[in-house]
Amino acid sequence: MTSSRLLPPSPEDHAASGGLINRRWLLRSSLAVGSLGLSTNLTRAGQLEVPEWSSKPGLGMSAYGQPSPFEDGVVRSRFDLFPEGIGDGSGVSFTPLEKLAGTITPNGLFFERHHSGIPEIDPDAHKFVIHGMVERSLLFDVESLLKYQMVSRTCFIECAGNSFFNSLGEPQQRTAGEIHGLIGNAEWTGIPLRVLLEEAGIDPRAKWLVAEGADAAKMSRSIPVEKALEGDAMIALYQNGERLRPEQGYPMRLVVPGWQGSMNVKWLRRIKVSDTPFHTKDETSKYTLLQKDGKSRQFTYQMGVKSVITFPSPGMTPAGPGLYNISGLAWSGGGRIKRVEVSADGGRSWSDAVIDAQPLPQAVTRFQQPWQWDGGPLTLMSRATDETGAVQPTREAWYEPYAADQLFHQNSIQSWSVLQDGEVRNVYA
Ligand SMILES: Nc1nc2c(c(=O)[nH]1)N[C@H]1C(S)=C(S)[C@@H](COP(=O)(O)O)O[C@H]1N2
Ligand SMILES: [Mo]
Repeated sequence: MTSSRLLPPSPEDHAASGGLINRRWLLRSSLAVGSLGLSTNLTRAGQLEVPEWSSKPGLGMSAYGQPSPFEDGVVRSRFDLFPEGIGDGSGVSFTPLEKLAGTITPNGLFFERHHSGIPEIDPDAHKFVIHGMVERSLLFDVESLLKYQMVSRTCFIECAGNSFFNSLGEPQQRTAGEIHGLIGNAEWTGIPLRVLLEEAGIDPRAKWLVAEGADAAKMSRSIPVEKALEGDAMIALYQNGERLRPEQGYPMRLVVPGWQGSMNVKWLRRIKVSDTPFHTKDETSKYTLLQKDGKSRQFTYQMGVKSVITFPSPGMTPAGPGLYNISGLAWSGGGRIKRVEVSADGGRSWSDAVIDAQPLPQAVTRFQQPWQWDGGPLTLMSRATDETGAVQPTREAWYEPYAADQLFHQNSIQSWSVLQDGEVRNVYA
């Protein structure tokens, strides 16, 4: 380790207590694994050794690329909601947030939430209709949709039940991805829903749409027409440049940026236009928020402002005292991330983290904060603020209106306790 060679921080380098330091100090330091001359990888002539893989031609090309075999631990973590055999395919798999960098979720690691498994859809046989309060019902197949001019939009999809493990009485010791990884961020390409509704001649008195999936669960959600007519809802056919994966709704899904995951109906088969909401099973028996007063909130679309530190985090531990880059993700259904603060003393003092230069609205943003860990126990937290001024709430503030077992839209501040030996634990602070 090279931490002994680092310039010691001066008092003005400290941004907040617990070892959080400003960026200037990080730039004056080096995190290299060694200095030239000391490394055993050098030949006597002072050059890097020639390893086996540099001395012969490598493998040939492949039809569809795969990650390095050395990265085979970077996988989705599956959690079945029912015992094996019952409700096959009904469950979730989490994006391994702590093992990724940047902001885009690779397609093979995008979280999954299925209510009835993944239907095997033949794109040549799949049909999609728009009907109800329109001048003319329209029937599409994939081929006809692919003829339209398309738009691309980078945004997240987050399950309303994300972070559900944090609604259990005891903090669960799971990875950051297993706790908060029911979110993925991708560039979606498709047709603005407005274009197709206008083509169908939507009735000016129409107020609601219901979107229905072609899976056995027939996921159905009511959506206010404004999200389509003035908003940004789209029928996506591509994800990060390639056609949707089967698990993400191949051949087409609805994307409603910033709104709860279940409204992003996969395997879309119909949109019915109406003047009332539909009160489907997916918006009455589920995805309603039970409050302390016994009433439930229905149609809570927008996902709250949220952040999570992915390094350090459970399983991603600092190896002894030294300089580290705290890093994490922030997002908000309300718009762009404006600010992320990090605390290393359990929320007593906060330091402004560095965030992406140009955060996108309703998209995941990366934040980073240099940290000189003295090896002592402490509690790390992050707190995001979006462009509307909404601030990520504490656990206590978040629970205030809700019944004890309410778990949807859990966006409260995550606390990680770093122990003396570097182990990181999930704690409720
Ligand atoms: N047809 C259909 N659409 C669906 C679902 C489903 O089970 N069936 N699950 C919903 C839920 S609850 C979420 S969180 C997102 C998950 O999208 P993903 O699996 O692409 O991550 O899809 C939504 N769309
Ligand atoms: Mo969800």
